[in-house]
Amino acid sequence: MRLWIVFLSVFLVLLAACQEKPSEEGSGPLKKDVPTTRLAADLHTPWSITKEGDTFYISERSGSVAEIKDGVVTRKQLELKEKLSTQPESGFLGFELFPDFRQSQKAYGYYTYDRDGISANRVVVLQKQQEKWQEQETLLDRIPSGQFHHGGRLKLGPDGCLYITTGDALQEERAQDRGSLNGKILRVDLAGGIPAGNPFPHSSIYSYGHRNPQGLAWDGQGNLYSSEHGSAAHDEINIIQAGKNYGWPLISGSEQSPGLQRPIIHSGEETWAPAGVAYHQGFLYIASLRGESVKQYEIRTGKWKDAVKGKGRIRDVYIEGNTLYFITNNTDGRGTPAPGDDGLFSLDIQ
Ligand SMILES: [Ca+2]
Repeated sequence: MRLWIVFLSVFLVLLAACQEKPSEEGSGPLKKDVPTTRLAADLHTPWSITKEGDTFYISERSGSVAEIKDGVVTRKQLELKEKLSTQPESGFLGFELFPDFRQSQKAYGYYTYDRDGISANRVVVLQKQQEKWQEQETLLDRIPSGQFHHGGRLKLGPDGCLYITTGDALQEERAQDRGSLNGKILRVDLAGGIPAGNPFPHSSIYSYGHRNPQGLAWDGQGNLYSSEHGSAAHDEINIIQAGKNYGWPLISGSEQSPGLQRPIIHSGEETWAPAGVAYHQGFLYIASLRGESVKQYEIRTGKWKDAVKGKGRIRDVYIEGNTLYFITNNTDGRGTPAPGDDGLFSLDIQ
């Protein structure tokens, strides 16, 4: 009898332990209670965070823009000239407001489309209207797309140019081919032309040898950082310089070879699946999908830890002042959605 009581007690203690911290298992250094605030719920696979004044404009992969003000979500559909792809990982991805958005009500968008059985990505200008966002012009077209690896991040750089990440479309040799737009970081002017300072003549290619980069951020000195999905772990953060070759598929992780750039940090045998990146006071904040966290990476020391954990998959981060905003991605077909997913959250990082 006494033995049964001992067994029962041990069982109950183990059960309680499991229920206390199910999401922290196997993770790195953590804050115990993450003081996050949910600003909006029920977003549809949100992909990019942009903000103007008090209003967020968030792209949703199935073809809409969620406009969020004071916790209220207003959704406007896209009216596109091509058929939006519904392949896994694809659809309406990158989104960046024009510098004069307040006046022009225009934005840049990156989307995957299907035509005649072939998928491709394009970068377009979208005009906000009363009830919808309408595609107006094409900046860049026919970026080949495969089943996976679409890239898709758009960011305006401090130099006034638009930067675009593209994936290798599962054709890894294209990342090394400067005649292909796959596996690249591209740089164009605001009308889609080739700006002065691009490293290769008549080419929008800024850097190459990438697998599936999905994050771009600049520090206060204008250095450009990019996150990149590795193959079977070995996810990377790179400092991007004009004309440089980042090695895919020739090297990955800690491997090296003359003329190929190595990452400043990689995930080793772990998988982070890093997406959006933002910079704040010497730190990079990196949205991690499979890693189900926001990684905080200190550039000077190379140390990193989880700044956010326990919210599931995270697709993008955005920083304004001392506030970090992030969107979850538990409705993207690879997560376990909880009530209210997906959400927009904020966190004080002062
Ligand atoms: Ca690399």
